[in-house]
Amino acid sequence: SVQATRDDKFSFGLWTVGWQARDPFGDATRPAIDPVETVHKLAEIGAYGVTFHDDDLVPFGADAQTRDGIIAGFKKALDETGLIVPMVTTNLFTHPVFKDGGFTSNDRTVRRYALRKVLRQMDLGAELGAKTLVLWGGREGAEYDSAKDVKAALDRYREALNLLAQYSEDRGYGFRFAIEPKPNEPRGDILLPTAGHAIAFTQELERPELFGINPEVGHEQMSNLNFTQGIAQALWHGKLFHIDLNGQHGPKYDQDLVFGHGDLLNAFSLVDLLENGLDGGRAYDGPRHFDYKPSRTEDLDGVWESAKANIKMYLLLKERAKAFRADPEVQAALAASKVAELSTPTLNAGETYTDLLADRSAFEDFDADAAGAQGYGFVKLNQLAIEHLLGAR
Ligand code: GLT
Ligand code: MN
Ligand code: MN
Ligand code: MN
Repeated sequence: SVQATRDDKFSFGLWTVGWQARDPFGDATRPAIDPVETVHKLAEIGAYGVTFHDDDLVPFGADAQTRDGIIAGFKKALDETGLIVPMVTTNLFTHPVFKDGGFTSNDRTVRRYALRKVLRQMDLGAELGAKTLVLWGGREGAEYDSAKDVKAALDRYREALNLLAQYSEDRGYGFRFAIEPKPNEPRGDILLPTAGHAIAFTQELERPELFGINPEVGHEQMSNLNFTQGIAQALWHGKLFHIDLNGQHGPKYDQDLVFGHGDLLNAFSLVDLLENGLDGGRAYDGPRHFDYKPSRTEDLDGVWESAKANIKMYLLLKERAKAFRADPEVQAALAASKVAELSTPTLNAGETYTDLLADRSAFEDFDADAAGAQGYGFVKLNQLAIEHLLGAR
């Protein structure tokens, strides 16, 4: 059904629906929305969670009394609606102090300030029950190769993340950390630009098991990468800690469209993977987090229409993917394409290379021409997928 339930685990950032649509060329087109109102609206449309940067909830530089008041009001809204806070993150990009980055600014005092800002948000996140801390380093990067010592920057990045993990463990917060890659924008080139770079980086940390990634559909597609394949690899590494769903039309500026409003075919294969990728069950059980921006053309009604559209797109794709998997013709096409055969190990149990060398059928008697002449039937399979996606079957 296309009615969301809490079990669907849909979540939204305060900064998504709350975006006032200021862009590099134009002013805001919408008023700010009170986070308390957002919580109530999100609960109404079927979300189970809300996420936020420190500064989304409490304006940067607010005094202690203001901060306490805002947090109390937010907690009350959470209680009233039953919404949870599965994830929090820290804004290390808006204030000019971060123009050369947070953890990797050339200025050491800025790096120390950035760490303090994150620790403070971890305290609040833990208090609200958040399990995941997202780290989007949008300002960690450079426009000019001569201006950034990338090896030193990665040393400082590692130093920062090791400290955050230590703090989380010492305080008993139990956070899992999810690095969010992006190739560029706002920096000319951002460090840890793709899922692959970020996964490799986690292996260099003191507690690699606490670190995974938060890939965003559009961010990988900005690099012309196949998002579903990237997610499959992240799952294979055990590194898919969180996910940002939205839409993007190929390599251009970060569009942050509604999920499925960009590359729809890839969105279909993504939902199929997330929902049916583990022997027909969920391959990823965490929040389905929408990180989109309601287009600048929309008024407040349009904001909530677009929020609902994300949920509806996900549920429609989930329904279509289930129908695809259940169709006997699809099952026959999958078999004809030998898709499941890839799960059979290439060697027999206990077989060694000596045995392989002795197996004449593998080489001397193998008919490479016959094997090369076979058709795999992938186009037929893909056609069936698209027919299901279109609701034509
Ligand atoms: C910012 C960015 C997003 C990140 C957010 C988390 S901040 O809006 O564009 O992709 O997920 O810090
Ligand atoms: Mn984005
Ligand atoms: Mn964004
Ligand atoms: Mn994101």
